[in-house]
Amino acid sequence: MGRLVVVSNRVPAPRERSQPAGGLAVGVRDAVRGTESLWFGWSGRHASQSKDQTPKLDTHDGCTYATIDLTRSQYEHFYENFSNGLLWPLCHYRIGIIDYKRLDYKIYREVNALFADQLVPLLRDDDTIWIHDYHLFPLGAKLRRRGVKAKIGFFLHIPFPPWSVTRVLPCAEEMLQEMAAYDLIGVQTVEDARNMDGCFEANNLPRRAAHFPIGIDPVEFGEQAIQNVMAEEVQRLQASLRGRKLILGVDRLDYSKGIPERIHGYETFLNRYPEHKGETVLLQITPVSRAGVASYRALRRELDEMAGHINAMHGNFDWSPIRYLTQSVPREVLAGFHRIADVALVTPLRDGMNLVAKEFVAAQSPDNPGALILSSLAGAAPEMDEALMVNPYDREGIADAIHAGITMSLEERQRRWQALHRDVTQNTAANWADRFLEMLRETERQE
Ligand code: GDG
Repeated sequence: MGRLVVVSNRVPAPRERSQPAGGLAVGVRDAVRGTESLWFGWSGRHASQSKDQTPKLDTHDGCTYATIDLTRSQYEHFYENFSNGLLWPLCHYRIGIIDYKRLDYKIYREVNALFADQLVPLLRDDDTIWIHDYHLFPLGAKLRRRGVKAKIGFFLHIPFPPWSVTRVLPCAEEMLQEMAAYDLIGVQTVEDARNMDGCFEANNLPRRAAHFPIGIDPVEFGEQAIQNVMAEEVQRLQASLRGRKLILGVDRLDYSKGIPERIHGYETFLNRYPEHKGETVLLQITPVSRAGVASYRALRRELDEMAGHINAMHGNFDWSPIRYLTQSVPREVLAGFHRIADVALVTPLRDGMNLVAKEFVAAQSPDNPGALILSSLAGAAPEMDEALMVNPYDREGIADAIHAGITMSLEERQRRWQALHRDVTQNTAANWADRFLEMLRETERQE
């Protein structure tokens, strides 16, 4: 069998390669580990001039990492504006905030062509190529135009909306035509596959999509949680709670994650269930992301204000109902925080999957598991139906679910957790990658 060639916008930095965070990096690491493979993408650095964009190669654990630098202009138009300022909101059904500019699209396509130009010389005939995420929709077509005959698969980590939403994009038809160059397109859910195939059909293109819900490495995360329960930070958090219930939220600072909606839900809980006042702390960990995009800066200001407002309105001199952090917490400490949490509050307005929900389940103690509150609009919802399901737009519903979570009997928590844990253990990051690659290798190309 030939090599696996992975392409993603970002390639893990050398120090993240043995223990990467996040689903893409973990799943792909398991797929490339120990086999001869190549992982190509952006280094995360800026090139001073466009001529300085040849890949730098280094090998770790059998995998060759090939990374290129992007110029500041490419970063702005390709990454910030077109990928994160347009495709991200569109795919999360937020057409009200999209900002289309022809120049951004032009540079988005140019960067995809640059990836293709720099990747082709590194390819062999018997490679299998696996491209990831919305930054690289046109890459398969660019590779085909340069004569690449290998199997090329694509996986989309975020949702894909139906044609009635997608057609808002002025370049939607061209993008779909280019996406038809892939032999197989993996998406997270049945709904996403149906939407994407519907877009192909509306444009007289062959169907390409199948769903492959991504997982985590539950054993590794569960062990980190056990090992870190006695870590200094986790013990300090535990002591600071003084017996109060810990409700945990962990999300990149992103409007798709429903953080303001969650905080409104928590405030509604405080008003609706005054008998529990002073008994809970919501710890919201929200590392800042994409600070170069205006809608993310606006969200940050909104959250700062909301957290301050709730503490001022509901807190007391010895109790703050909400603790809100915008710095990232080390992964192993996060695992320990999950283990001691009584409730996880996961309320995205839309999410491809949502790995935080799965990490919370993996980190729980079977003897005393916490309760998971999950948005029915997360890609994880169909698999995790033993969670307390909420609609994130319904703040009374979130309030009631928090109440149910903190008062739930041990028997019910265990029953729900056992079902959730079974699913998280069966569908791991490693077998997600295996299933996708097996289907890709079996797929016969349809024109
Ligand atoms: C995209 C899709 C899909 C968060 N805060 C900290 C931290 N995290 C880690 C979490 C988790 C990861 O980041 C976030 O994963 P999600 O799945 O929740 O969300 P996205 O980043 O939006 O990922 C998503 C995913 O791709 C995979 O296909 O599930 O739907 O949007 O692992 O734990 N990690 C550390 N400190 C933090 O403060 N160390």
